[in-house]
Amino acid sequence: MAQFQEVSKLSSQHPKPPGLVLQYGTAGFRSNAKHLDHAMFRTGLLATLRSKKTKATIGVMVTASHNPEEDNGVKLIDPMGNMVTAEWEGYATQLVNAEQDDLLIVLKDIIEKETVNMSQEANVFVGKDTRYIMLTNLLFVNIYSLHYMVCCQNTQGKYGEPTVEGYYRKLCQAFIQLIKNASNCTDDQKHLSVDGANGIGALKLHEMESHVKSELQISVFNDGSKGKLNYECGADFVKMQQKPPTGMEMSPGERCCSYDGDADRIVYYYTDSEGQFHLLDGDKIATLISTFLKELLTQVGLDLKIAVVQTAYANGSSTRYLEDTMKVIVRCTKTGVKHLHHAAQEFDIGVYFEANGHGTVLFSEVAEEKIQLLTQDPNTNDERKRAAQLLQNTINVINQTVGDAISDMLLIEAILAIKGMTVQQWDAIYTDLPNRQLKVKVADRRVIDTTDAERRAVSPAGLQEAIDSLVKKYKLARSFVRPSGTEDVVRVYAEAETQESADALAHEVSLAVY
Ligand code: NG1
Ligand code: ZN
Repeated sequence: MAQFQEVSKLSSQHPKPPGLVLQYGTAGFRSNAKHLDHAMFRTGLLATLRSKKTKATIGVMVTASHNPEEDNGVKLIDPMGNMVTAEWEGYATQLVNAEQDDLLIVLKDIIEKETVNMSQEANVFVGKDTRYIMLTNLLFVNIYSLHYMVCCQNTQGKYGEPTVEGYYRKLCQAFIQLIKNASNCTDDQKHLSVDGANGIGALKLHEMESHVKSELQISVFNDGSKGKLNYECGADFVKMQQKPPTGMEMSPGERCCSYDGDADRIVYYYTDSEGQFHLLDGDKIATLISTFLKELLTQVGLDLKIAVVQTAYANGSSTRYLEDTMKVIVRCTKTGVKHLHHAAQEFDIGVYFEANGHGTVLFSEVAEEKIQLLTQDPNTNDERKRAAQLLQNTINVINQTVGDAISDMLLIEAILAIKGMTVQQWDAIYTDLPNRQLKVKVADRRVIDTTDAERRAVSPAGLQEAIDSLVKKYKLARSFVRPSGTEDVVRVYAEAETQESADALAHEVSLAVY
C-alpha cells in the first residue's frame, strides 16, 4: 500500500537509535529530548491508528511536565480526554522500540489485531508545553485544555466549546458564580501569588487573568521571562525540597501556590511569622475539596457516594483524617493519574489527588443529573437550592478530563472564599507526618516488583522483610520503594513521628535497595 511506503520513507528521517529501549511509563514516553525523535514520530503514527479505530479525535501531548528542560515526553489522550488504554500503551511500547527494519511489521500487526479500517478518516490534536520540539505540521494547541478539547470535540460540544478561549470562559464563569456565595472577602483574601515554574501555566494565567480580576488578583512569578523551566521552582521542587521556589516574593502568612512545567500539578504554601515554611500538598487539597463537597451533599440531602482516591505517597495523617474524622471512603491506587482516574470513576463523586498536587474531581452522570434536577426543582427550599447550585458550579469549574492547575486553583480559591477560611486554618485541619522521599540509582530498577498499590515489594527476595524490620524501629512509621515510571531511579518514601526519624528511615531503606 502506498501509505506504508510513505511511512517507511518518513520514518527513516526519524531513525531509532539502535538498541535504545523506551517504556510507555506513568506518563507516556519520557527521556532526554535527544533520544525521542523516533518516539514522537511513531507515537504520531499510533495516534492516527487509534483515531481510525475509535472514529474519534485523539490527542498527542508533548511534555515532560516537572522534569528538567532538557527532557521531553509524549503521551496519547483517548476520545473522552483521558489516558489511552493499557492495551494501546502496550502497542505504543512495541512500536517505539521496533528496530527500523521491523517498524512496518509491528505497525501492520497492530492494524490487524485491532481490525483498524485504514480508509477511515483520522483526526489528531497535538498539544505541547514550552519546551522546544522539532516537529513539523503540528497544530499547536495549549496544554491541559487539550484533554478538555479532545473531549469537547468528541461530544459535539456537550462538554463545552473545543477552543482555548471556550475553555477559560467556562472555568471563569463558574468561578465567578461560586464566589458570589462568599461574603466579606478582604483584599488580602482576594490576592494570590503564583509560581508558574517558567512553564506554560504562567502564559495561560496571563491570558485568563482578566476574566476573574474583580474577584481574584494574581501575581505571577517565574513566568518564563527570565528563568529556566522547572529550575529551582515549580510544584515538584517545592514539594520535594519543602521550601519556597526561588524568584518568589512572599510575606508572612501570604497564600502562594506553585504549578509544574505543564500546569497539571498545584501545591499551596505560606511562611509563618517565624519564617517557618508550611506546605499544603495534594492531600491537603483533596481534604479541603472533599470536606466542601460532603457538606454540600448533606445540605442537598442527596445520597451520593463520595470517595477520595490517593496513592501510597499520601501522608498517613491525611488518610487517617479522611477515614476517621471525615468518614469518607479512601482508596489507594498505583502511582500515575490514569490509575487514580480509573478508581475515582467507580463513585458518584471521586476526588483524586496525588500528594504532589496532580488531581481533579469526577462526577458520575447520575450525580450530575440529580444535581441539575435539584437546581431546577421549584419545590426545593432555598438552602438546598443554594447547595445544589454550588455543586453545579463546582462541576463547571473543574476539569473532569484531567487535573489542571488553573482549574484546581479556581476551585480551591472559591472554597476558601466561601468558607471564609485562611490558608493557616486550612493547614490546621490535620498535621502532616514528617516524611522524606529519596531517589536511588540502581543498575536495573525493573528488578523491583511491587504489590498492594505499590506499598509492598514482592521482589527482589528479602527486600520487603528488610523494610519491615527497619520500619519497626520508628514510631508511626511507614516506608515503601518502587521503580519510577518517568526516571531511571528507584523511589524511596518514608514517614515517621519526627523528621529525624523519617530521614533516617528513608536513608536506611535506600541502603537496603542496593
Ligand atoms: P514516577 O516517576 O513514576 O514516580 C512521577 C510522579 C507521579 C506522576 C508522574 C507523571 C511521584 C512520586 N511520582 O511518577 O505521581 O506525577 O511523575 O508526571 O510524585
Ligand atoms: Zn505535570
